[in-house]
Amino acid sequence: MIESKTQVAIIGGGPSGMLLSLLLHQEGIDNVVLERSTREHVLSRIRAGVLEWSTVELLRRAGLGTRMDLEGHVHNGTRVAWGGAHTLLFDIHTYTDRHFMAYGQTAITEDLYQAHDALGSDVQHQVDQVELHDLTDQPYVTYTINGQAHRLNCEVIAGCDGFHGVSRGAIPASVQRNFEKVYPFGWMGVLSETPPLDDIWYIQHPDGFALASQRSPMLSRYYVQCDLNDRVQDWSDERFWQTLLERMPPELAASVVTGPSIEKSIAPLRSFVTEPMRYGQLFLVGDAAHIVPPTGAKGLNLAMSDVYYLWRALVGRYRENSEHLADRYSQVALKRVWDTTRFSWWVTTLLHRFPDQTDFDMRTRLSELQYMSESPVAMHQLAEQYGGFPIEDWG
Ligand code: FAS
Ligand code: PHB
Repeated sequence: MIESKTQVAIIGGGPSGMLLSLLLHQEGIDNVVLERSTREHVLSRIRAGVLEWSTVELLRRAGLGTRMDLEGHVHNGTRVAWGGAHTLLFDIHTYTDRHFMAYGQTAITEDLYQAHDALGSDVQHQVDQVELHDLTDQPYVTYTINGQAHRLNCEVIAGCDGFHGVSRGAIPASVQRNFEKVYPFGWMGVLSETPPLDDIWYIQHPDGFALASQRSPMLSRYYVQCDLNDRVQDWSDERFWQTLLERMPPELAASVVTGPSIEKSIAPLRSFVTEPMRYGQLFLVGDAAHIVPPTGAKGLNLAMSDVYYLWRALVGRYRENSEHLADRYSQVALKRVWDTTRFSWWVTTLLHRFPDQTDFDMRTRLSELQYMSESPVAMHQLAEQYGGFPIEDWG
């Protein structure tokens, strides 16, 4: 058994773990990242694409703004096509004076790994059999790499290991409460080397939801709602493009440049929250603690606000000798988690076709979209939520 020690053990080398690690390094707080996959596998993931402005500002604060500001696309709002012929603008900037940015999670993860290369950080890949121990007293993590056993003694464990990680399960069932809603459909996503539409478009259609997004001037990201039991092999490029264009208003469909897919995947949709987000010296961050349906473009952004809170809490502990923020971490993070979870559930319900929906359900959704397109008050509420709920300022 190879024994070592650090101040903060970070489980998971995705965006949450790698950004938290970078921010802690910048504060002189020692940490080690333990990642199950290879670096190549982590960097191959195609996920989120829309950043709230608070996420943009946090990434800039961490020194990750250069490529993002060069390649990212700043938007004042996003567009919705509904009822076959109507469109409306989620006018974020007019109502909240904020923007949002289209910049892919894959690029963010690349930027994070490059920043860690420059720092010479301790990011360990292909770790296996990770187990968390003694969370309420002298925490430590055991794991193996290539069959070699390791023990990492630490003072804090940050569970940044996503929905399928081990950290959440280390919290005793007696203190844990889980809340879940699984949606009866998925998203079939395609990446294509084609010029994207100028705006991000959400499409509500009787046959199902669709979404047009972007990654760069020659890289487009599209999604169509698909059945829960669909497999990627059920979706030829031809079927995908035909489905997408049929769900769009004709004049919008005419401006889509189709092309061969370079990546295809189906994402299931669920809402999930676990409480509390802290147990002893274990702090859960990002998808390890919560999952939202991607309709509201919130998953990655919610992970980033968790990272902000835990970063500030650990600066409070190690630099200011104060436990005040660490003691409030779970309560404050969960407030934003539930606000965002509710919004993501609401917008998913509004824009998708449910297998068991009635004509009454469809009519009430169209009425709500009509009301939003006519009411500045409704639009202000929508803009405030899509633009991102406030992050309590911890300095
Ligand atoms: P992640 O899951 O990204 O990272 C967790 C890391 O921990 C992974 O690298 C994993 O390998 C590692 N890990 C797991 N178990 C471990 C263990 N036992 N030991 C060590 N390491 C371990 N969000 C949006 O806003 N928009 C989207 O369109 C969108 N699409 C998505 C599509 C898919 C298929 C998925 C799964 C998520 C999507 N999300 C989207 C949400 C996504 O972007 C997450 O919110 C984001 O990846 C959260 O980052 P992390 O919390 O770091 O979790
Ligand atoms: C994306 O670009 O992948 C994206 C954009 C908006 C969403 C979800 C995903 O709501």
